Amino acid sequence: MSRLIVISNRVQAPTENETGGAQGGLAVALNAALAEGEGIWFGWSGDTGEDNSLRFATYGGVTSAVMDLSEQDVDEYYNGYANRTLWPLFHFRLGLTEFERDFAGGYERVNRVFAERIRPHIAEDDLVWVHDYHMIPLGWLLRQQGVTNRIGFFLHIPWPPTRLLVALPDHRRLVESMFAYDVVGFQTEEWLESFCHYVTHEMGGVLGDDDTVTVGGRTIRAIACPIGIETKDFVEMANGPEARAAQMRQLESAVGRSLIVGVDRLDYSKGLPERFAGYERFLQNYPDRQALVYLLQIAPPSRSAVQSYRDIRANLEQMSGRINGAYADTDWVPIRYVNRGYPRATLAGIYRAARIGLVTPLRDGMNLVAKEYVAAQSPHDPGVLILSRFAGAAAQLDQALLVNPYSAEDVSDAIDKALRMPKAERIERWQAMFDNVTAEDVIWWRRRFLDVLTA
Ligand code: ADQ
Repeated sequence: MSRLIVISNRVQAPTENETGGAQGGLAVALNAALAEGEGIWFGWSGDTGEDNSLRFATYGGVTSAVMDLSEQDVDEYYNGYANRTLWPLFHFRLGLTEFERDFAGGYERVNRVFAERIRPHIAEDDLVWVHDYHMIPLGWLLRQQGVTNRIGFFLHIPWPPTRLLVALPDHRRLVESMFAYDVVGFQTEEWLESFCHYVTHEMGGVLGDDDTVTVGGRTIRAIACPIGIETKDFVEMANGPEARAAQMRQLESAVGRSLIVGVDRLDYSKGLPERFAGYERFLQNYPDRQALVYLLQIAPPSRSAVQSYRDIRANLEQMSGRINGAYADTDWVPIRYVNRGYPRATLAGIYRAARIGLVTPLRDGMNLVAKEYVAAQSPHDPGVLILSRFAGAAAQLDQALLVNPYSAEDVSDAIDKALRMPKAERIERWQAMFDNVTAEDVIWWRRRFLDVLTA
């Protein structure tokens, strides 16, 4: 069996003082594959330093290899091109996208260093799997280093429409570099279609049978392969003691009110101000139901070196303060807004306590919170998922109440409908979604991608 080499910006291999239960789905799936075949997971350590040699560690049968980046590298590659150029552009936010030549230079430089460092550790039969927008040109740079192995690439975020992508200086160079891969994977058919549109309209590419795309003399496979969660483990966790305790704690503090929950990294793509506005509209439109609900929004800060992330944080603090000031009573605050991370088992319990899961990104590659919410529900009395039609997950979870997150009215109406939904309908919708989350879990995703890569 060939080894698997995983390369991503950050490594999520197990560490000395972490149990498997602390990990998210992606880490669980990839670590399982890595452990089967003695693979290696490469990436940035998350630290800054001038020495970028690789440091190896092995725990739980998985080897990780990480390197530090210089401050300049972090500024230009990570905070710059990845998170101030590609992230906003690929989430359709042209107005937030910053184009700096230094960012583009730093991005390619860091990818080149990764390629050079990793190259000596790739053996003849290894399968190489590169992840996400931080590393788009890595396969091409590995080819320049003489790597002839099968290399796949998976994009976790949306692929933007051609009309937006062409705003990126050197867009063609970036997409051309993707033809160094053997397989490129996207979360949904929609993102795949956008990629194919670019390739056919901007590069004279030709689509063939069997998901092939040809440009010039080079043919690759481009597939839609939606990522899932570690459903079986998550269901078990939601039924376990830690989750039960978290669920009870919520239910006790709710004193009979219905919990509406949102869980998101603090990121403008997640539509949090719009969500608060939709919830506020509900409070306005349905005054008699005001004191029957509360919104718990959990949003751990991320990427705080980037100004647009500091702005969204300030905006949300201001909004939640204003809404609470306007509507709170002596024994009720409409929004509990919490900026910290929780263990996965605690999250599972909170999801289970929630009558409504409110997942309303303005644009999202997939959105795993929606799937976790479904997996955590009680089959006998499940809550209702309200899901943005602009999340990749909406293609699979079409039995959710799908909303336009930009419309406060739409969100408000969906909250009302969810609160009134009869149990039989809740169970029917939940069952359909649960079947999908079970069948297309993260192990299914990994197998499907690697099957295509090895085919
Ligand atoms: P993200 O944008 O990070 O991922 P998402 O898919 O929702 O978004 O995953 C977030 C994960 O973080 C979930 O597993 C969630 O439970 C966890 N999380 C969020 N808040 C937390 C908190 N306070 N405490 C603990 N855990 C928390 C990117 C893309 C997505 C895509 C994934 C996977 O943007 O579209 O679904 O990758 O491909």
